[in-house]
Amino acid sequence: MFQTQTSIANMRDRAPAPYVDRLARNGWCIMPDALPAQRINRLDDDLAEAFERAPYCRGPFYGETTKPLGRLPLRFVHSEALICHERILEIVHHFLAPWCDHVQLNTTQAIAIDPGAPAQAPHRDQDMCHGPKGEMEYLLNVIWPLTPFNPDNGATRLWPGSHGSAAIEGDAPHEEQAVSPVLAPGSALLFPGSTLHGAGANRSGSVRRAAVIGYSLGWLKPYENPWLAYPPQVARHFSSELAKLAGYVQHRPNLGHFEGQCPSTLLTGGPELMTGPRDALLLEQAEMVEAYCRAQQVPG
Ligand SMILES: O=C(O)CCC(=O)C(=O)O
Ligand SMILES: [Fe+2]
Repeated sequence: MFQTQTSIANMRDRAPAPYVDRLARNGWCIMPDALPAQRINRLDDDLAEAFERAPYCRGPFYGETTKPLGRLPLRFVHSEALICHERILEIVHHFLAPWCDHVQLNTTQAIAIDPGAPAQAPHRDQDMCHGPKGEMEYLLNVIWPLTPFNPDNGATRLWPGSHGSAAIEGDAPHEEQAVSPVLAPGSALLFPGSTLHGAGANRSGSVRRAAVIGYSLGWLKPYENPWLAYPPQVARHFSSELAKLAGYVQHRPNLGHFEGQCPSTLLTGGPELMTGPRDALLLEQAEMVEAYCRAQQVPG
């Protein structure tokens, strides 16, 4: 049902070189015309009412002039086109697959920033991961502008070259070194969890809106709890690719199981259909266990 290791390796190999190079060199890249603008406009229209009703955030990270909304697949039936965008997933796999068995969704969000909002504090999203920094990437984010982005209306700011091993130097960010790419709906902005960034100040008269689709290593605790956001009765209607990204898969060895089984079983049947616990091991783990068992056998 789900992708195999070989198909993940193939996806990594297919990652389009120009984007991979720019991401590795600068710490961000833009994919123009990633999707037709009309499709993004439809998403923006579908979210309008939810944004209208949504409360402002409390606390300093998003700020009290910002409305973040989670669970995009429930709010916009076509959000799978963004989440499972083939070229983007190839790039995500290229950057994250070296450190995991498969990648997962870290978050799906839409963020509206009101006129008058101050700039968000520059941050690295990887700072929520308590592990070594500078040696590996934990996350890759994709920001889809739902309204045109420009430096005056709250466009995401990025600090070029602040990623990878530069992320451990810890210098205070220089405001003048930030860039605010001009983006049109339909384009996508990609950056890894190590890149310093933040939403810009909205000095315009209109709301800035964006969708943020974040991916992470499959063994990491995700930003948005996927099994609460998308319980089985909801995820049952997802494509197998989206369900897998939303946590309905075991990360080998045996991580994220349900009663010893792959949680995807809950989408196709139910606990009563389960045949009992079953190991999900990586090849080298299976070989190590087998070798141990062989060595324990009494000769003759
Ligand atoms: O809205 C933006 O431009 C950036 C948001 C962000 O950095 C975050 O939510 O971590
Ligand atoms: Fe961020």
